[in-house]
Amino acid sequence: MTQAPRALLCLPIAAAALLTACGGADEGSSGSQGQAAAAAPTADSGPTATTSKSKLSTVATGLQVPWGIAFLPGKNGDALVNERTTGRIIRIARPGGKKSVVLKIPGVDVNAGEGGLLGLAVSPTYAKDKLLYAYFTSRSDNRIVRFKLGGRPKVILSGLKRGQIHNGGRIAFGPDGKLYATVGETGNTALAQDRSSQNGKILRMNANGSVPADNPFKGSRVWTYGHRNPQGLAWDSKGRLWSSEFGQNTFDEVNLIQKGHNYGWPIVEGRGSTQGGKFTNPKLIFRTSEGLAERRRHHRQQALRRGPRRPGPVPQHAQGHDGHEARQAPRRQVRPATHGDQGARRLTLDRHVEP
Ligand SMILES: [Ca+2]
Repeated sequence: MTQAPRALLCLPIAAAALLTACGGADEGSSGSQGQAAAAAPTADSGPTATTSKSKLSTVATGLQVPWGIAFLPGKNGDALVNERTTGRIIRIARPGGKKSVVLKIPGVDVNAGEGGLLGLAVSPTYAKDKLLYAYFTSRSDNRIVRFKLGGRPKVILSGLKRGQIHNGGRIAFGPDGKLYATVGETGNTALAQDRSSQNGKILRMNANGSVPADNPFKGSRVWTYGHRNPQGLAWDSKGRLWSSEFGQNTFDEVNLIQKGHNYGWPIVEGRGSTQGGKFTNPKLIFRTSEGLAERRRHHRQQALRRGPRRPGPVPQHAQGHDGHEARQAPRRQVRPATHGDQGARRLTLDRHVEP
């Protein structure tokens, strides 16, 4: 991973820390929680304040449900963005923002509910191997493939259950060179506590998909369990892994991911009893309703700025949608900054972040 995306990844972590500071008492704080709190800014402002000093600019529009983004190495490494519902990977030149479709991943089910072409990652040894990795929903499962641009994808992990909902799908290489993947429980809550299943988990694997010898459960890719639908992965400057996760009705979570820990789903949503240390509570929670309200407020403000002639309705993507995951409309959220905004079809990158 190049320095550029690492710098980008710092943004959500800063937001998480700030939200922790603003979120009131963190009951049951451990030592590491104390560290997180100590690192948090003390200003009592909303999470968007962490990016208020950054100058954001739009570099690409017209993308169809951009979901993953990765950067090729180099000082001005181009961005690669994948579209969830087309299976396409689009290269966005830096500088300039010129778009070109470089690959359409074969076998992606583009009508898979919340599934489709999800996560994208660049090999940490890209300069030598030129490999990219993608997580996608096929007609039969969720799987991870690796490929070279213009080459044929090779499956390194298959057989993850797929669902209309909760496919997870974030993939990222850690500082340890291992590939991590968030896998949702597909709506089958029992899978989250079943360590023999790879769903409802965060997985850790070698770059070829095999099980690392130092994983917590012998012969298993499972790194942590008790997850519902984790969709964010990011490492902070101390090398700690964080993951954001969608809750059900009450609380979304940001978790500090620790080897072998159980994050509670479906017994606990948000914070709750650890049952004597069996479960690990999130470092941050926020109400599932918060983000949608925030998004509506944002669009109302935009409409007011446009003036009375063009007040503009609140866009559909800001209204949420009927059905199970209505609150998953774009919102104030703590997915990694490498996450495309599902509804806005617009990708913003921080020009101030340079290698
Ligand atoms: Ca949890």
